[in-house]
Amino acid sequence: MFKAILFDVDGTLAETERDGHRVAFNRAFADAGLDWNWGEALYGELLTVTGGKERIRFFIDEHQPEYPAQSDEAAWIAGLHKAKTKHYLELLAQGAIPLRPGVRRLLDEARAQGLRLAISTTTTPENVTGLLEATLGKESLDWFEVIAAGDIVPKKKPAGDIYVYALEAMNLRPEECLAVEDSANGVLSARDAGVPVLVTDNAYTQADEFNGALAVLSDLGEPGQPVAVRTGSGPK
Ligand code: XBP
Ligand code: MG
Repeated sequence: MFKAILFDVDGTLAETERDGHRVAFNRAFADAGLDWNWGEALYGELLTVTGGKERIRFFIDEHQPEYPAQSDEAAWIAGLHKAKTKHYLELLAQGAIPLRPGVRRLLDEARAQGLRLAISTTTTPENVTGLLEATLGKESLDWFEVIAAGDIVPKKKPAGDIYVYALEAMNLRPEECLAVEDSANGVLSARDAGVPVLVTDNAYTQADEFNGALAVLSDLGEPGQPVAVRTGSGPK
């Protein structure tokens, strides 16, 4: 019997990437006078790299080899990323990013049954609180015992560190928890920590490999609306 649900955020609670993070990155690039523009297809490729700062660095290495190196590249990328976070939070506050179907329902039912809740994500902590406040109200921050996010661990997903952090903070064993994820990197991360994982995929992740997932669902389910279910492809 599960005691807790550990939720990923981006792509799982909400479709944050295409109309949220991607747009915010592009606005930060424009602010900085850069002519970089991440279109939807390119962004799908870049999503294989988790973490916004890591994604910018990968883009420079792979797509802008002629871009002049900065004297302190880590600080320069961090500044660019800070501007991106500001734009992303503005988009959230404007209500640009709704929750995915079934998220509110599952949270309500889980809380009613006394299940413990936590967040386990790669994104920046303010982005999590911004999304929760904009979609579920300020009081929803108290629903989650732990918000494990961003640079709190040295290695981001697909490493299991962020799940291990949440498990330790909640004093739970991996098999007492259920992870909910949307991507291959998320499944790898949960499995690395030994946490059973359910997938709700989306347009950016539907071609991902979900080896070892309990099941792959089209969404988390609203009353009267059928959920398409595929089985995970078994442990490998
Ligand atoms: C989400 C991410 C994040 C966001 C950007 O991965 O990869 O990097 O796209 O967030 P997951 P930041 O859903 O697997 O946690 O720019 O704040 O890093
Ligand atoms: Mg995700």
